[in-house]
Amino acid sequence: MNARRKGLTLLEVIIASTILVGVLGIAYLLLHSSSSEYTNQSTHLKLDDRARDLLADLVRELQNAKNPPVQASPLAPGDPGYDAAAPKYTELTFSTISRFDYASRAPFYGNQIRYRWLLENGETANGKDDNRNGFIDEGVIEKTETFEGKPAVTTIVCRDATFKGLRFQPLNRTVAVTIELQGRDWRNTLVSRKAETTAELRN
Ligand SMILES: [Ca+2]
Ligand SMILES: [Ca+2]
Repeated sequence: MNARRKGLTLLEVIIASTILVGVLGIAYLLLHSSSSEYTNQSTHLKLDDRARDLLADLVRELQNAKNPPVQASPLAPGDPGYDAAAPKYTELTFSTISRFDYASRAPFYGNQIRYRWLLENGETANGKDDNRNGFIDEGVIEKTETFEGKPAVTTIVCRDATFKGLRFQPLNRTVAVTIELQGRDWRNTLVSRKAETTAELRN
């Protein structure tokens, strides 16, 4: 009678270890890949959220604005997005209702709001990262609000806008608005996200 085998041979241990290492390696890669994808999607979602929040504020204000708004800083030939047939602007000023005027029985447009895109401090439009923050020719979106002649209040409502970060395209009683923001994903790669909408001026 053959002696019953006990334990494992060295060869079997080596094969089993190799398979185990392989399985663990694949599991790690899958986990790392899905985690990286999640972080990547998270960067996109955050940029989308910020752009949409800003667009929602703008649409709400424009819906109460007096038509027509005043656009300024038109894109010039050579600027990204320039279209001679459909002029676009990086600055828009409009009046909004501050109160109801009982004497004239009409809304009183006492507020004035201006949105505009500006280069970030230390940046010039030259295709280089002059202020060394990782973004090239980035801009800010600035809002200036004047309430019935009181001193104007200016705030930066958004940073990390791209060079194409804010576009207004007024047409009849509507204004199409585009906002483009940028950020860094898990690989530290520059990504940008664009959101756009059209606001209807009701007044
Ligand atoms: Ca920069
Ligand atoms: Ca620059």
